[in-house]
Amino acid sequence: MREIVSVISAIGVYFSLTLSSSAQEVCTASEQMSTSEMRTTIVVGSPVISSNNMNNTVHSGSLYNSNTGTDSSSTRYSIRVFLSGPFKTDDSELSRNLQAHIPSVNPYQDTSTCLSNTHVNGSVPNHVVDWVVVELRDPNSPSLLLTSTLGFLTYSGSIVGVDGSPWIVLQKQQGVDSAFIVVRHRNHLAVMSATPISHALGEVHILDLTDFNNIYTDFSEPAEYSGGVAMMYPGDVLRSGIINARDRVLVRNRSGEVGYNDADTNLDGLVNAIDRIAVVTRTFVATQVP
Ligand SMILES: [Ca+2]
Repeated sequence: MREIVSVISAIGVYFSLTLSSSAQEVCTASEQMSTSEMRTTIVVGSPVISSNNMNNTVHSGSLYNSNTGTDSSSTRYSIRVFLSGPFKTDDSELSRNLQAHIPSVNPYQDTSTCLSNTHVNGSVPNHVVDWVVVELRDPNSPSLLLTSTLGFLTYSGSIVGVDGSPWIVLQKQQGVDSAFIVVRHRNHLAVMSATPISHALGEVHILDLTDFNNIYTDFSEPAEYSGGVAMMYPGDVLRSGIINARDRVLVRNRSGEVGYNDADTNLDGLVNAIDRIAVVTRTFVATQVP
């Protein structure tokens, strides 16, 4: 609870979101959502702001669900995870060297298009390390995606809402009591909760993926383990689920590039030999997420 309070304090203000009417694809694997349905966006904790034209429609409030939803259909999660690339062993925090380059628009354009145009108005807050994707997976068949949303990973490892809320909000899946949670990052290998996490409404569900025991595995190390904490593997630059020569070639070809770049595995704003070595030393490591 102490951590949640500190996150609220660090944020200070809430941020606005925009969801474009161009979104045509489904946000969930289990239900089709028409464009007209997507236009009805509920901002929990504040008056509903909606528009027939979602282009440039700004939503603000304490909670935001990127899928359609209401107060009674949103489930909250407080999730913690570390990325090995920007992890600093001296203070066990994540580096914010990339902060000035983090885009205000969702960088995961390959995710469902209902998320693709999500952005913050103004710059990304300075406690943020990068954008991440959080997914809900079927408890009986964890390869099945139920719903997903975007979040900001902070330097302490906490994932907060891109609207400034201190937790992640996922659309309540009817008939689902618990579900696996997956965290994705654009150049690290995804991780999943070891067991299904409660999907009940009301309370905020806690998941600490910096604890190695809380990460799912089927046959090999699902994350790096160092200094008593677990961290997502860096180097899956092409997001194929395995770190291999194709990632290595891409990092080499982008050597010297500055700014926000998938080849920048340690998130310091520069692609160089450090990033290349990070990939080379983890060649053939694959995600354990089904
Ligand atoms: Ca780098």
